[in-house]
Amino acid sequence: MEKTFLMVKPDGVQRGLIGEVISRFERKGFKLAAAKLMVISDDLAKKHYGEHADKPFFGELTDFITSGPVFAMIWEGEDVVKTARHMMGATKPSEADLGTLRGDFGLTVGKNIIHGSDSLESAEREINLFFGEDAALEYKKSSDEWVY
Ligand code: IDP
Repeated sequence: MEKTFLMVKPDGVQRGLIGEVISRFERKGFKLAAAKLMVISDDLAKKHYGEHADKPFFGELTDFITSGPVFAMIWEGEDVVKTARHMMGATKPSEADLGTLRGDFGLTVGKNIIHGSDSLESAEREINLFFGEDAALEYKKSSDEWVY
C-alpha cells in the first residue's frame, strides 16, 4: 500500500495541532504506520530541504524547522501522497482552500503547519531520512474493509 511522510512543523506542535492533524487523516480512512516527536538536527534539515538550498529563504527555513519539536509520521493508504497534499492545501496559506489544514490554520508561508511529501519518490526518500527502512508497522485495522 502507498505510504507518505507527513510532519507537523514546530508551529503546529506549539499551537496544539498534532491531534487535529492526526484526527483528519484518521477520519479520512488512512492508517498511521509510524510516528515520533523529535527535534530535527541542522544536518537533517539541510538534507530534507536540499532542493531549496539555493533559495533566499533556505536559512530561514532550516532555522525554523530546527527551532522546536516536530511530529513526524508515516501514513498509508490508497493515493495517500496526492490526497494528503490536497488535505494540507497550497503552500501559501492565503492560497489554500478553507477545509485544508493550511487554509484553516495558517497565515504565512513560513509557518504553514505541516509538511507532506509531494511525490512517491519524495515520500520514499523522506521516510528513509526520518525513520529509516522498515519503520512502518504492518497491521490490519478492522475498519479497512469499510474503507476499501
Ligand atoms: P511545500 O511545503 O508545500 O511542499 P515547498 O515549495 O517544497 O512547499 O517549500 C517548502 C517550505 O518552504 C514551505 O512549506 C514553506 O514553509 C517554505 N517556503 C516556501 N516558500 C517560501 C518563501 O518564499 N519564504 C519563506 N518560506 C518559504
